[in-house]
Amino acid sequence: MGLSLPAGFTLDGTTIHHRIAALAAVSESPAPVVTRVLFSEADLAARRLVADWCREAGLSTRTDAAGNVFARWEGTEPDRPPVATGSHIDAIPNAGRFDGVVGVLGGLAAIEALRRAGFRPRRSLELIVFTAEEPTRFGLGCLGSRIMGGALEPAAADRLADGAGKTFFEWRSGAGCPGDLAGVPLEPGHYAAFVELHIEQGPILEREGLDIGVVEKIAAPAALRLRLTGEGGHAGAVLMQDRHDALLAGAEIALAVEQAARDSSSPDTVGTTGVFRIGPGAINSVPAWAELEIDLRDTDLPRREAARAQIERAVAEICGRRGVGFALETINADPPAICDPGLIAEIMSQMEEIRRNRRRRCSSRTMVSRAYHDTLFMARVCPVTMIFIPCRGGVSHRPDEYAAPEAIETGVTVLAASLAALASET
Ligand code: HGY
Ligand code: MN
Ligand code: MN
Repeated sequence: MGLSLPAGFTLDGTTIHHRIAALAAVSESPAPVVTRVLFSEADLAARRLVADWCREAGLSTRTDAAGNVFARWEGTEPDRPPVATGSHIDAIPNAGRFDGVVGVLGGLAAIEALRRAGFRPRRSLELIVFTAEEPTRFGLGCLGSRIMGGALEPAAADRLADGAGKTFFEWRSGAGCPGDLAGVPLEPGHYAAFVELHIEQGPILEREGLDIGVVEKIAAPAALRLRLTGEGGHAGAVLMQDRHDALLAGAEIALAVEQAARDSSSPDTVGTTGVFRIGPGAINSVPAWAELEIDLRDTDLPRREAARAQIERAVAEICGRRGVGFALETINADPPAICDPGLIAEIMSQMEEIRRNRRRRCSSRTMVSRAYHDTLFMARVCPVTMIFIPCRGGVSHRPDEYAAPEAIETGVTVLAASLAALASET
């Protein structure tokens, strides 16, 4: 198939960058920090803003009971499985403005540019804004796409509770999504394909001077929640040999998480203790309890599981030696996603055509995604892949996260050509 971009295709880069800036201002934190936790006031305001932009672009919008937003461009053959793109706009505390947003606003810009150029999709095109890709509210990532992909039972999803005990059902009802979650899971084949545009959140593309990464595999994420119960007591009165200090048990365990990842035969094994709470939190009180949330990933499932088993053994040994009680909960332990070789080839072919037409350089490579994404769960619904663009220094999940306008526009151009090709298929 030749270049699927219509002859009159042009990108409105100014609007893309203006919208990224406008969305970044919708945050629970002062600029330049972006924080948008599921169903917070900022998240709800951001959802309204993006849905308005989609409707202004002529797309019809709907929201499912989990809060996933779908913006649709009806094709000439609307009964065929649509082609979808999209990402997330929720953001962890102290985040940047590009993670997820590039895929949502870039997907919208790609659709708008195709419409302006007179393209008519045979298959409908849908832009999806997924609920809670970030794990912040409930400790579980990809909540919306996980339910859509059938990886999380609706009833179990509704029982998820935040630190204050407020459930997903209560949160989504308060956010105007009271419907039955049973309507959220999608049948395999509901979409013909799903392609997500995203910043790489790693240094490879920038280091190699490349414009585009096409993702072959998405690493397998696991998350553990560990509650430690010590004895606490008076910091002056309890002698060292009599202590059961929950914080120190947790500290040893956090180091054991690091060790389990380092002991792996591969640099693809990564372990992080990203949450470490203690109590009662007084300088003159021996920590009585601790709560750790542990993120463990690998591109290889058996290797990740071996690291997880090593961590579980370390928890038992450390807590036994220190006389600290523990409760270890697996929040999720997902397999990796393998992206579709046919989709990857199609995107590579579109980039070849874009280069040939001298529209953009589009130097590229295939690669692994070490971050997880909604694509991980959309892989259970249809063939998927991702289009990565470089981000400065590979930095992400920090306010200084940055993707250059030219990089974003190249990514959007490649996405538009890919969507046009896929939506034209019979
Ligand atoms: O943690 C991740 O990989 C994603 O950015 N939520
Ligand atoms: Mn993220
Ligand atoms: Mn993301």
